[in-house]
Amino acid sequence: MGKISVGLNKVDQISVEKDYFNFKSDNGFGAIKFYRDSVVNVRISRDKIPKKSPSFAVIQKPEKIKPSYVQDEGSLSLESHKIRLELNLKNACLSFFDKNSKLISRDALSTRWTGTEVTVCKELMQDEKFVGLGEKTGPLNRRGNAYVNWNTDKFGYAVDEDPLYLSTPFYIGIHNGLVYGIFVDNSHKTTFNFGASTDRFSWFSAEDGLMNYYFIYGNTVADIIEDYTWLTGRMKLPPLWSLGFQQCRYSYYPDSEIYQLAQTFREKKIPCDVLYLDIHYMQDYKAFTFHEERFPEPAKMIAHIRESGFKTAVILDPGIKVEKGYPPYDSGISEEVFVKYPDGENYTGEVWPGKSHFPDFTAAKVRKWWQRLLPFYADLGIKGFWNDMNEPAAWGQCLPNFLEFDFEGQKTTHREARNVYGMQMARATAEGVHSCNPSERPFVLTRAGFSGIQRFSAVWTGDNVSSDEHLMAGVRLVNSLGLTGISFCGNDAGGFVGEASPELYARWISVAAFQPFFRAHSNVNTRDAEPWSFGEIVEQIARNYIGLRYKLMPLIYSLMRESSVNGMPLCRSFVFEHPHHENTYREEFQHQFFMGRDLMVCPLESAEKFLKIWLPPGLWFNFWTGEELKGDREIIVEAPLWKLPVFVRAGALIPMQELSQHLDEKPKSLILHVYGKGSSTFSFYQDDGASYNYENKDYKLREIVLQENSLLLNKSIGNYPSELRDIKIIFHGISPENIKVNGLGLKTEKVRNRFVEPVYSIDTFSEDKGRDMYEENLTQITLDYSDDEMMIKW
Ligand code: NBV
Repeated sequence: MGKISVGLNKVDQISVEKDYFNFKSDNGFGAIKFYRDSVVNVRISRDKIPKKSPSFAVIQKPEKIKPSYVQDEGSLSLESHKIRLELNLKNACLSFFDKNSKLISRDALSTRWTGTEVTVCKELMQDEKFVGLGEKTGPLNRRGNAYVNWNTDKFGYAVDEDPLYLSTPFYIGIHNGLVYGIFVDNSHKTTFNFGASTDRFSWFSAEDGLMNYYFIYGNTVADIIEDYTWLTGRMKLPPLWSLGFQQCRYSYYPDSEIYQLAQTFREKKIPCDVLYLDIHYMQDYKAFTFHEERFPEPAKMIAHIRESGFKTAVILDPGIKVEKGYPPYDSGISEEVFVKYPDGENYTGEVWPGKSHFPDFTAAKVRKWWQRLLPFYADLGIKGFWNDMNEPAAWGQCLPNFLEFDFEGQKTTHREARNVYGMQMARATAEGVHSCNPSERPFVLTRAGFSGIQRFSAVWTGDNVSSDEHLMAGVRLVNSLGLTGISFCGNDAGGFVGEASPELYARWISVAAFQPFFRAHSNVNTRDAEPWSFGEIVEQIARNYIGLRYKLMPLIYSLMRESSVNGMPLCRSFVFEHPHHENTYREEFQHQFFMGRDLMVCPLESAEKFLKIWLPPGLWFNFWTGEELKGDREIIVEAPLWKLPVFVRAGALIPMQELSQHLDEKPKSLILHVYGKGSSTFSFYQDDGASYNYENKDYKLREIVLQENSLLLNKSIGNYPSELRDIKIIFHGISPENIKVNGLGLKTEKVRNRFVEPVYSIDTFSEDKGRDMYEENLTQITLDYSDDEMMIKW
């Protein structure tokens, strides 16, 4: 290699082989392949392009489409029904256009190599915005910043720190009324620069290997995510209970603490579904053991809390203690499962159990070995598996780059394997847990991951800090993870490092109640941080918002199902609906997000009592009071600690249910909140929440259509026998008087609706808080549950 970078240059050969367009240029080779009309794969290499490029991320085969192509003196032009791509034959630069010849993206320099590092430079378009890249700190719009993908254990990270634990080299570009996506399928350390230190271009590079990227073009951000998750896979439906509230700390022990915790949740009537065992449950921190004194009878404990509706989740780190006679070590040695130095010796790094070896999860045989160990937990009745330290982390945080990995038989080093290690561990865990109980959906939670991790696991954002800026950063992280296909994610509510003030805890729980993965967690040697540990007021606020989360479960579960079908995340910033509106990216509004399409949540710091928000065009209702508000303006809203600003779009359908203490309690009523003065369609989904029977039509799916004077509940599709006994419909913003159901008149009632209870104050001089958070005189009807079509008119 010379000292100076070299780039592709004049194209001197082009060939078409089974829809692969191959070219050769002065300094390298290229191959272009349409995967579908809206997705084109570009591979560029210094050497001949391999026939196949195996991938841990991409699970799709190209669809059979035939792009047309035209070659003239200066260019090769390839065209699908959605994208036209032009290869400039003079310099091997690529340009992408839409069907109207509008320029979407263009190479600013030809692809080039600096040593083994390969870089693609794209012209920075006027006003171009960049969103995505998953678990990255910083603002929604990433323009002007650069990011590195290299899975890293960052205890107590700063809110502008990079990189963190998980890498998804995928971003969405937005300019000139257009949106497109670029996914770089290369697991080496990659860098994405959106105009930091240079405004000449944006660029992305990989430290080594093939430049293998997918260019995606669509009309909307949702289209781009749909294609990206088509390529990299979607979340499978998680068990329903994993959408409930989860309580963790580092660590609850001995077992009496767990008994006590379970009892307190139920006594205090704070809903909760999962209790966690962090590393102290183990004997000397050894995976696949229980500490004999702290947890002498784990099966008994797990069964006991199970009776009151709690699932137990355990932490499971990759490091296996080097200790003869310890079964996972012995079998790991004899089956040769550990990551090796180049001289064949097993790599030893130090983690919780002391000197440890690391299973090479990039090998199928090692995943099988792991699978054989998992009945240890599954047989005890453990349902949740929490993979931590899987960047992988070891004291010193600097694994040698020459460590060797199997990489699905391709043999590679740490440089290429690191970023997929955590994902392959989560995969081994998910597949293993599944094989223990094939009829149950597994629940795995991981810290590290790569593009495609959503197929195996939920994700949490690691060791955040108990501070207001982390509360807000957590909102951006969750929204950003959702933009890269990871719908089921969340952060440690209350913050992990440090101690939350009562106000911060209350605010954090209120916000996190609207995020997909909802867990409170805190570090070792910190104050108690359960919902009742911060005084009576905070306890009531926590009960309110956790309870609201449970009431919202029909909405949440239906949205999770949507995500499993099309990749749409549960939490969506304005970028979904208003990608070209400048307010979307303004610092003051970038945290506002929607749970689904219509419920808008406006997070704010704990000490703030008022918040300026943007109400996008349209008509809105205050979720708590029903107050009607015209959109397309900025307003200041009151936001005392007990009242998180939440708004609903006119025309929304928000399915809810009665309060339960855990999700094995099956609701009897569907409570459908109908917001008038608009229209919409909602797909309401139900199933047993636990098994895979839904794959055999054992579900209920029902389209609900709201129009100006009617509400149509279409006939349910599917065989799942719903537990629901009735359907209550509550109208907001309209007061229909003469309601007919399938032509027959029906009695209406007037009701008062409260989503949360007033917060009782012990101070006799102050009023209860949130007394005004209700709506009165709402029209309600109650129907016997039926799966048949119901046309409701007024
Ligand atoms: O297992 C202990 C912690 C865990 O509680 C936390 O959630 C992880 O992110 N773990 C990191 C290891 C050590 C943290 C200091």
